[in-house]
Amino acid sequence: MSEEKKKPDNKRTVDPAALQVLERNEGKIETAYDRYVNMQPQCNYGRTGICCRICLQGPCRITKKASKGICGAHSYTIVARNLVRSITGGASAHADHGRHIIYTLLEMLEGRTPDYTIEDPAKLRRVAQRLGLSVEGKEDRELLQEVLAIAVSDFTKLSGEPCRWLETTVTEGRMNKITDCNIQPRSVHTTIAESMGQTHMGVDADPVNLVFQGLKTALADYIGMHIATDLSDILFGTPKPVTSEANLGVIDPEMVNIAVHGHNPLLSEMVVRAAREMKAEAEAAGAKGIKCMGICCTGNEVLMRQGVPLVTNFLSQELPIMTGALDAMVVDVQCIMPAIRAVAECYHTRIITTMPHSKIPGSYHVEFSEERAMEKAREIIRLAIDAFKERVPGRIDIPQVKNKVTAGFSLEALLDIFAAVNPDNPIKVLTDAIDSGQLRGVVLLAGCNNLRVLHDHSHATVIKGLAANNVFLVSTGCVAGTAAKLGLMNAEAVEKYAGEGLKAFINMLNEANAGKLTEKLPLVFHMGSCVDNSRAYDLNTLMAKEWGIDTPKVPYAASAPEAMSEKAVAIGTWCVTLGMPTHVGVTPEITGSALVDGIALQIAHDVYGGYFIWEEDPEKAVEAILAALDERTWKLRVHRLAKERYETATISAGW
Ligand code: BF8
Ligand code: SF4
Repeated sequence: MSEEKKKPDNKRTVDPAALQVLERNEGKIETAYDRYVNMQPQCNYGRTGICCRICLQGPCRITKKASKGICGAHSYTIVARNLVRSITGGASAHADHGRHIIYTLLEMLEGRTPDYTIEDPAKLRRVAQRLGLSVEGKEDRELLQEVLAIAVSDFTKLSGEPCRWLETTVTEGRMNKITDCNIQPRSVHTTIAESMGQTHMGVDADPVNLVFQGLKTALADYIGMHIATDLSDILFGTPKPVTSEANLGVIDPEMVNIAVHGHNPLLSEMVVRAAREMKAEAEAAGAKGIKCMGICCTGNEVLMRQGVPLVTNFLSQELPIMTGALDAMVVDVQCIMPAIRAVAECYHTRIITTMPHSKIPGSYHVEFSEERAMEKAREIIRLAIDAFKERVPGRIDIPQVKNKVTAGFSLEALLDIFAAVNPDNPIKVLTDAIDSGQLRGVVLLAGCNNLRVLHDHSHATVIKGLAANNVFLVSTGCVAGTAAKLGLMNAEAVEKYAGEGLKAFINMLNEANAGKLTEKLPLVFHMGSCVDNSRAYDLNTLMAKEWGIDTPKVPYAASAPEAMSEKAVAIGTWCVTLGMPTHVGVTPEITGSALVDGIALQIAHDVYGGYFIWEEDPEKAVEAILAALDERTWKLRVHRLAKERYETATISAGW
């Protein structure tokens, strides 16, 4: 083995800013990149899903000698149970997010949250109409009350009728499939609880039954996140195109720098608002002002709505602290590495936790209160200003790397852009481009970072490969963060990386919207945080309706090249259930059962039309995704020709 190969690779990133920090650090301060190396080799039983710790007799590991757990559970039961619990963890996290927003809006209607208002009454009306409510002559508050009653019901009801947020956002064909397969969730919370019970020791041993419960839980996840997106828009506004910047270079040595990290806009929106009001206090401390910036999905939320720059994504979350110029990192829930506290210990940075159920020992804790949101936000900002005074000038070292970003593409914003070409039927602009062969389809890039692959490399490779092959790209979560940081989310990237068809399509949209858009359109269209995968799926549904088909026939795939979290497992599972070919670039922990793996890869396709593609090599992944899109375009063409020739009323339902 060469010297080079033996050297532990604790700089596994292609982000030039992250690399600079890691190179200057030389392992002095431990980061996730070091801990990944220390963690090798990782346990193969866990990796393949055949380790069971569900009861206290465990852990039971399936080996050649022991082909069943102590209770007699086969590998397929163990793998399926672990998978369902992983989906349930993801669905619970998204439910936590959605429930918090519902609660805040209910409190707002009671007059107990003076800092929150209905920012987007037009969205409220759109959501109400989609839910089947009559909006005529109703005040906003009355309408919101009715919308919230449905949201609460979708979260909690015990009866079996369809959840409104599911049946009003998917095609009729999907809803029929969901009903036929008996995977319709009663409600978000009920399904999560069911899944925990079903996977308890000695309950369900049938892997197929378990996987079906997993699909049902994934649909509960979809409902929870769709509610979160819709209510966030009502509360804070539906995103519109906005220009900003991304990567560590957004940290300004002369400002009080505050990173908001986590997921829920309830907190980050307030911090951003309070920061705008408190410039004088920062100036009194010797700073030029206050600069907010985002990490992970709450960063995506405030980028989309407020143009707040994105400082980094999941894997590199410790690194902004190591510039010596980050004064506070304010966190709420999910994807927050406990390690940020240990790194902050070496600097003046204050880690401020805000949620009663998400604390890190040794951090500052300012408990968030819906009732006193702005007051709490001001308290947080004062802690950051105090920290600014404790900076050590000699330790400040900020990589001068940042890229321009154009974000803010809610579905409404996309349709508005398409409407400049076809005001009567905006979505037809996209479906026509696929019909004519100008575009090969649409891909949703979603998901996290994961050190099992080179940080940001799989994301960037898949984006560039698909763009060169004329795929229209929408994105959410930390892959959107990669695109933003690496300069793939602006107009220059269209010139550099788009194939001729995609370039012509985007330029046609630019020309039609000249005078309306302040910036030209980007290569990758940022649709928001991970809960906003709901927006990306709404786009799929709209395309299916325009073509008069069900979603498994739409040339629309999902890809999570660096998936990491349980939320990503839940999202990937509903993408498949709702009909999408779904690439995952980090093989999940199910390969220990050929049966469960086969369901994910093949049987899912036969039953639902969607299926998983495991491919860790990003270049091969591009080929696999393109093949999935091409197969659908080809079939769609054949089925439409057949419809014309045989004069049938609808296009063949099969896939
Ligand atoms: O919800 S993409 S690492 S930040 S889980 Fe987490 Fe994954 Fe990032 Fe957002 Ni989504
Ligand atoms: Fe072992 Fe069965 Fe207990 Fe799992 S549930 S730990 S397989 S005895």
